Parts: sequence; C-alpha cells; structure tokens
Amino acid sequence: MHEAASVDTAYDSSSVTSLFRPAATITVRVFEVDAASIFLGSQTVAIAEGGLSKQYSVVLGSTPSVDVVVNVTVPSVQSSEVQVLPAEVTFTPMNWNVAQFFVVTAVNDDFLDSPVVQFTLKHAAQSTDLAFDSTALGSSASALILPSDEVRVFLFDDEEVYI
Ligand SMILES: [Ca+2]
Ligand SMILES: [Ca+2]
Repeated sequence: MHEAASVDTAYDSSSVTSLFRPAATITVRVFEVDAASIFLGSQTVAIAEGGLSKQYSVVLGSTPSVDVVVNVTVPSVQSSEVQVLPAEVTFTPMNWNVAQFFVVTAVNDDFLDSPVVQFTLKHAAQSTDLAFDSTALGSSASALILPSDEVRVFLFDDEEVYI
C-alpha cells in the first residue's frame, strides 16, 4: 500500500504534465540520398613514342558541397614510360560540371621495351564531402567513378625491332 500510495502521489503531482512534454517525441532524421558521381570520358588511350599526346575528360555528375580533387595514378613500373598531367584536378561547387582533362604522353626513350605495352591508370577522389571521397566510400567507391575508375593505356614503342 505504501508503494502504491507513492505511485499515486507521483501521478497526482504537478510533474504529470512534464512526462508528456515535447521532449518525449521521437526525432526522425532524413538523410538525402546523394547520387555523387564522377565521369571519365574514355576507357582506353592509345599513345606512341614520338607521337601525339592524348587526353581524356573528367567531370562531376552532381554538385559537391565542397571541393573535390580527382587524381590519377600511374603504375610505378610505368612511371618512366608515360607522363600524365596534371596529377590531379580540382572541382569546386562552382565548376563541377565543366570538364577538365588528363593529358597522356609517351616518353620517347631509346630502348625497345616491347612493341606495345598495356597498363592501367587508376583514379581516385578526395573530398571532405564524403560522398565524393573514394577512401570514405570504401567498397562503395567503385560506384563513384564511372564507368570505371580505370583507363587502359596502350603504349606503342617506336624503336626498330632487330631480328
Ligand atoms: Ca623511342
Ligand atoms: Ca622505347
């Protein structure tokens, strides 16, 4: 009885209304589905020693909230065979839909490496807008850079083949 009386006292007190204050309501947070995307304009590039440079475009598919840096990585074993400039391009919330370009040039050495060498340029993006950050996306990063984060390079040698 004593305990019941105590409960009754609580229900009869002025604190009753405080139990149903707006603080007891549920807060619902809706996260916008961000269709962040980055498009590369080519999947393959063919270059030759002594030949012209080739370029391919990169552009964002949606507006980032802050700057996005897209970089390109040349395989280390090919770093003396090919030059890709610039190493990175920066998109801002203002110029995100204006294409920028990576320029690929074969280094004209005096050695016969192989009649044609194939390798892959890898691309990644960094931003504090995490929807545009390859590292932050982890396994979902493959959906960020489209149609693929790789550009295949065919590098033709111009040295004579002596038999
Ligand atoms: Ca050469
Ligand atoms: Ca060569």
